[in-house]
Amino acid sequence: MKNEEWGRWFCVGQPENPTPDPRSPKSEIMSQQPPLDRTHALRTLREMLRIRRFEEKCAELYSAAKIRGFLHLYIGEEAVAVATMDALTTDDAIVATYREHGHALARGVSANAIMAEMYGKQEGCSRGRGGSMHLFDAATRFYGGNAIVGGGLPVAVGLALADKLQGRNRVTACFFGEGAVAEGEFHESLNLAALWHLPVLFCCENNLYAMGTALTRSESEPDLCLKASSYEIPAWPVDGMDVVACADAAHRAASAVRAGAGPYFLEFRTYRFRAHSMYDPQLYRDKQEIEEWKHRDPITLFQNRLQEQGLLSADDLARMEEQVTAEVTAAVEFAEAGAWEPVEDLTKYVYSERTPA
Ligand SMILES: Cc1ncc(C[n+]2csc(CCOP(=O)(O)OP(=O)(O)O)c2C)c(N)n1
Ligand SMILES: [Mg+2]
Repeated sequence: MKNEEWGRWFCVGQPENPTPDPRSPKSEIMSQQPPLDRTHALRTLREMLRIRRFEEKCAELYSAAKIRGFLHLYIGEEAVAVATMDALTTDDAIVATYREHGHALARGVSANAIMAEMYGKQEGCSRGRGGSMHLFDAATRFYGGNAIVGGGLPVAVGLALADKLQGRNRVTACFFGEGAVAEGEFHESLNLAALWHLPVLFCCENNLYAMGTALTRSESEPDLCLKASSYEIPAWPVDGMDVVACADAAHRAASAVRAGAGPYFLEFRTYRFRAHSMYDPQLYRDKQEIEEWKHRDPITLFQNRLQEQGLLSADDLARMEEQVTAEVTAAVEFAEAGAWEPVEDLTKYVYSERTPA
């Protein structure tokens, strides 16, 4: 995304437009900018920091070959998961992609269980069989972790359909990258969710690139809200680098879905600061572009805002960093001390059906 197009992205906080039309794809959602509650604000900042520090440690462990396989970091996008989880109840369900460490942490899956999963240890949340891309935790209704682009969308629609049929007042939040809009599953899922009026909160994390392909190189219509609107789904773009804007949008959309309004679509405009995965020379974007986006680092932005409002002191921040470091260190120790699954269990949980001769 070139600089001249940036203006479109920083779309939140326009007080002259207090009631955006949620059905208009071109309307820009506005942050109410309510006075922040200190406890809530500090919790939000801590959650973003937990994800950042946890993943920085993962990158280090990957280089040390402690973590293997694929590793997709969420660094830069933390505001989206943290704010959206804030709008959900423990009864709601979450479906995410392979870039899901942040979502799992923010949802309440323990750092120990996630790190052990990264290591492939049996204490991991998927018993060490899934790794980074397949975190799963039924207790927190965290239904993955999906390696297939767009693969989570029909799963989310199915979960929401079950809730609707059984009369349960729950929301299913489905996270996916903008790359998923090129998949048939995206269109089938949005169509059925709208047709059957299902309680799905579609959360598109538009970080502008699907691996090395920029959105504008793969989509004839790059306005993603317009695509969702064509299925009669209310769709709002959100500044994904502003955690307050994200929370505002997520709360409003989740409440509407919970109240029976059918599916909603939020397009979080965000950016990943790191490579797509650990094997990516990033030849498709300029270093300068990354640096410019880093000026809008969601953690720094929120930190500055809290400091300006007198809600965060240097001591608070130091204490927070200390707690987060202790949690990450403990998670690494837990994973290191974990056990490999015994070879005899290799075929456990493997289901196959023999066709009669
Ligand atoms: C069906 C399918 N096609 C291709 C891939 C290979 N692939 C892995 S990640 C990715 C890019 C997806 O980009 P996006 O949806 O924008 O998510 P992001 O990585 O940016 O978070 C692709 C094409 C895959 N995993 N699944
Ligand atoms: Mg993307």
